[in-house]
Amino acid sequence: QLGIERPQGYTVSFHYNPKVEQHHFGSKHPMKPWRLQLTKQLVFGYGLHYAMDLNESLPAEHRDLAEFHDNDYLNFLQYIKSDDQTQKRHQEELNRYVFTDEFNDCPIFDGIWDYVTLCTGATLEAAHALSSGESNIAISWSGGLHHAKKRQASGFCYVNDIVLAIQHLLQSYTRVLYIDIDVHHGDGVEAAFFNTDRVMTLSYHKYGEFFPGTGGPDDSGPKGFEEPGAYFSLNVPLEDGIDDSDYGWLFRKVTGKTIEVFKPEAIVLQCGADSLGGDRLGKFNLNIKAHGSCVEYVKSRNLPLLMLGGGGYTPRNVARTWCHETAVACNVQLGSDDGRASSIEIPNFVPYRAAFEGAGNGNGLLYPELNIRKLQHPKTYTREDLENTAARCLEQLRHIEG
Ligand code: V1S
Ligand code: CA
Ligand code: ZN
Repeated sequence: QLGIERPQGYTVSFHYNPKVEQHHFGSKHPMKPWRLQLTKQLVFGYGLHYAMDLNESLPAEHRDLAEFHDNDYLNFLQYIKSDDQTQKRHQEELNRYVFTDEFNDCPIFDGIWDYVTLCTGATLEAAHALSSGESNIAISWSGGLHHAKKRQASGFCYVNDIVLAIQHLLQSYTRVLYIDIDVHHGDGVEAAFFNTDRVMTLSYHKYGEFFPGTGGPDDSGPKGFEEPGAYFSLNVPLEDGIDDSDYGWLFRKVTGKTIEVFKPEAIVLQCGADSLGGDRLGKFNLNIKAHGSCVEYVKSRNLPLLMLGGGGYTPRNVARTWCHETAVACNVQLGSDDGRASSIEIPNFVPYRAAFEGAGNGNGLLYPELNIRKLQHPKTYTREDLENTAARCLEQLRHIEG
């Protein structure tokens, strides 16, 4: 309807399974899998499915997950039930694997095994589409669950689909770069590849009294400098309220240099949407256009690219962001390019259009900037702050140059 065509000369694939959207972490929990349904409705509403290969993915198998995770932990996830009786009987394992407390970050909910295998299935299928050469860009918005550890759930993440995908990519590519623009530190991915020089992890995140508390400026890999992973974990800790131009400047400077020196053969980009202004948990002040321009920048390097979801706790903003980024992947311009909000409204035939009413629909997909700038005490970065942060990153990169 909007004249959407396939991008010339390359293939974008979209990997999803609608069953993921039906899962519930609990009414008070910020993670809402239905944000994926909202995203998909926008993507389809704009006709972006005409520009991509669509794949309804199968759930991953236990053995796929065991490529990274501990078997006992996976058995626990597979067989634990959400009722109190079972949970009482398994108190010791619950404490060991999911750290229970009053508002549990990682609750045991109905269908948890289906949820984790569906999320992982979509990401692994996307990784395979890249390594087989079928796709140049593969998208899995239900993935990006960067906190999960080998034998522990953490920060709303039970199974680390990113680690599993990178392990798969390493069978075909010598070096894989992982970039993480979620407002939280990508600790689980960093930990999994801490001791190798074949994967470089680069995370931009809020640091200081913020979950998970890792990813400080000196966290650069193992400290035995002869060890293979030394300097291959790059962290860009940031403060509350960083805005479009400062984030954009740093992102280009540091990501650009990282790609230049590391020379990856493939890139995995975690596009957590909790780095937007107005997110329920996040503290940054990015608008959708600035978030999307990071994706655009990475895409412009023309390397096999796996795009994943992650955090994002204001569902309408998540849907707008990931729809816009799907369009970026497909080289489709949905918004106007004049720096203001898009003039294109959410199409009438999007079934969930009503969900966007009163949330700025009249201002189009990119969402009016004024509505998302809600922080009371944003930190203003000085030129010097930014130069210093960038200089420290470039200094670390000098160790892996050549
Ligand atoms: N910030 C934050 C936050 N909010 C919650 C939360 C709130 C209500 C609930 F019913 C349940 C949980 N948990 C947190 C954070 C975890 C953030 C995870 C982000 C995940 C991601 O976006 O990066 C990727 C998908 N947890 C904490 O701050 C830890 C606690 C320290 C405080 C909260 N309690 C629940 C656990 C311990
Ligand atoms: Ca991050
Ligand atoms: Zn996050």
